[in-house]
Amino acid sequence: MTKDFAAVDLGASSGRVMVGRVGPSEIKLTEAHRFRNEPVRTNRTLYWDILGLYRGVLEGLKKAGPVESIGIDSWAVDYGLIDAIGELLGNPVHYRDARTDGVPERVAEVIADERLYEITGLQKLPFNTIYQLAAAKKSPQYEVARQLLLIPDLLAYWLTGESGAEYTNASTTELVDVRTREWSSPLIEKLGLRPSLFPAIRHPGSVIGDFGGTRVVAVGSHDTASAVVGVPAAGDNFAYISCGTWSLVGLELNEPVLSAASRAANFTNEGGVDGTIRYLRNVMGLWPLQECMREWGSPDIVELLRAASREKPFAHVVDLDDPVFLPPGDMAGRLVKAAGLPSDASPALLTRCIVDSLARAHKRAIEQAQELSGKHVDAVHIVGGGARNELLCQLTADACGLPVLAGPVEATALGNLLVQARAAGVIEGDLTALRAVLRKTQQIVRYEPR
Ligand code: LFR
Repeated sequence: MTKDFAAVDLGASSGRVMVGRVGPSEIKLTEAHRFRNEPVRTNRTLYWDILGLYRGVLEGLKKAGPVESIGIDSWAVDYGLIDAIGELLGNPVHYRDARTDGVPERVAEVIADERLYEITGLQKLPFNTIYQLAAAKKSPQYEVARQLLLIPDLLAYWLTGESGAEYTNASTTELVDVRTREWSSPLIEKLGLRPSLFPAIRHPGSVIGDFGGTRVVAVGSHDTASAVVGVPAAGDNFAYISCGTWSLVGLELNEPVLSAASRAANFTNEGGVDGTIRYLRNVMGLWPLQECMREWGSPDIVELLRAASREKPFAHVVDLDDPVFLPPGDMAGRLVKAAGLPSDASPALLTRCIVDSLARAHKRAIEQAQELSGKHVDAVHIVGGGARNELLCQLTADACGLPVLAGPVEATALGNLLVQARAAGVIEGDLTALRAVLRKTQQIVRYEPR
């Protein structure tokens, strides 16, 4: 038996509605609609164009035609505030906005970083929801807000009228207790926030509501949670890199790692589908390259990588974890400075610098994840757009000294669809069973370490 499902997947630069025909040994994926996601900067703030995105979702669902259910995922941490009559208060702010500059330091005076890690298990990223709210809590919008909805939950609310907080994404806010998997009211209160803002947590596979006669189903609504479902691993001893705008590098665990060493290495324990822990670190990913390409007028990526592969290897490596690379704009300038290169360094040279640096950062994160968790891996899966980048895949295999299995590029949409298909009874079993369907149906390219 096969059925059709729609996956709404919003990424940092585009949104898509994918239709998947899914059965126990079949997945046929088609892109119903793709639309640009262009953040808007006003004189003060960098915003998401949330209504433009919602329009894209509606158009996409229309083009998708009749489906069994709809699942929505997007990037994490960002949210919209809803007022007493159910209207959105202002536009959601982009996590790369500067409003959180200096805020983590202020929050650390209210609650120590060590304590925060004990409760939430989350890596300290300046844009985590906790810091965005600390920056926003004196605003008029915050004062009148009745509910906070994360981006996929906001879109689901507009489709169905039902509100809630999907667990995997809620886990990225740094306001959820890693042990109870519920909002931490003591923490929320300590920060001077209102617990009543946070809607009940729901889990992947549960039904959210109805959109014109079609069920909307909760999936791993954090895109990375869906991407990890979409890793076509056979056994248990694998690392993954969900590689796109970010590289999310880590392991799937059953229990969080909350040691001091883990906190010091800034590893996160995000909630995964089926109660798993996504033990990983955010590595800057392909964002620096995407930003450079935007500045260079979008040259052909295949040509650029070919030219980069002819540059001298590992001659210029920068620390991509440096927050200096977080905001948009003048990326090439920041790279040139960090790498000590002349200001007229060629795109090929800068691309090589980014890819070499990324491969090194992948290696570091994979080694640390194993050390800190005590779990050993014998292969690295790269999923997402980065799986297409042959140079990066090979250099990652070389740096890690492990085989890299690249693909599927569409892991996030596939993870979204598989969770829906299981909820509909089309396929059965645990994550291993879902991944077996991927191994049967998806093309995977193997890179041996040199
Ligand atoms: C990837 C991602 C990361 C999250 C970042 C910001 O798309 O969801 O997992 O840390 O975006 O939300």
